[in-house]
Amino acid sequence: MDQQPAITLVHGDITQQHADAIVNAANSSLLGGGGVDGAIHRRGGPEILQECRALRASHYGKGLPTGQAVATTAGRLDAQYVIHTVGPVWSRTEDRSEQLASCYRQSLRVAAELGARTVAFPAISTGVYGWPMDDGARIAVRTVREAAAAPVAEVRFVLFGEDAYSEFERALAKQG
Ligand code: AR6
Repeated sequence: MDQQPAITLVHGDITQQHADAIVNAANSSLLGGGGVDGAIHRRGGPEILQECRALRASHYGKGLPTGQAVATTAGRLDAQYVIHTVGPVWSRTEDRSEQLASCYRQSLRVAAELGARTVAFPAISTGVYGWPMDDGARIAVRTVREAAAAPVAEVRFVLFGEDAYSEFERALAKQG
């Protein structure tokens, strides 16, 4: 069986991280937005958007479906790749957990295909898309724990704010 990646937690802004791949909580247009997405495009520069536009013109004419992931250059970020994934919008009436888990799984699959050893993730869907932080943290930790991701050796969750950090700490403590 493949070795599982180590999970680390840090406070802060994901655009300040050094990692082989940085995951973006994008939307299906791939053309930018607020939150992590806005910060990544701002700091990473126009090269990222250029590649996103090319992806829209080729493979993803209708946009990137929820739960999938695709890589571009990281532009000026201190990383080789940005992996864009589209989280589900939180719903009170429909269980979309599998789509959220898929974001982590597919991003790790893309990272592994690219040979990335370190991957930084934000807490996907827990901002504009409204996913409760405790549940978002539980799904993130469980999915990464279950994923066989070699050669990825470190998955780093980069968390904005006290609440996010403590919910991820709790999920890690529970799930080991
Ligand atoms: N570094 C780390 N975490 C951050 C940062 C940052 N620079 N900025 C925000 N967060 P969000 P979503 C946290 O809204 O919920 C965009 O407009 C934030 O506090 O970025 O998946 C896209 O274009 C929250 O905990 O992503 C989509 O339209 C988490 O990152 C939509 O938002 C995710 O918040 C995606 O919504």
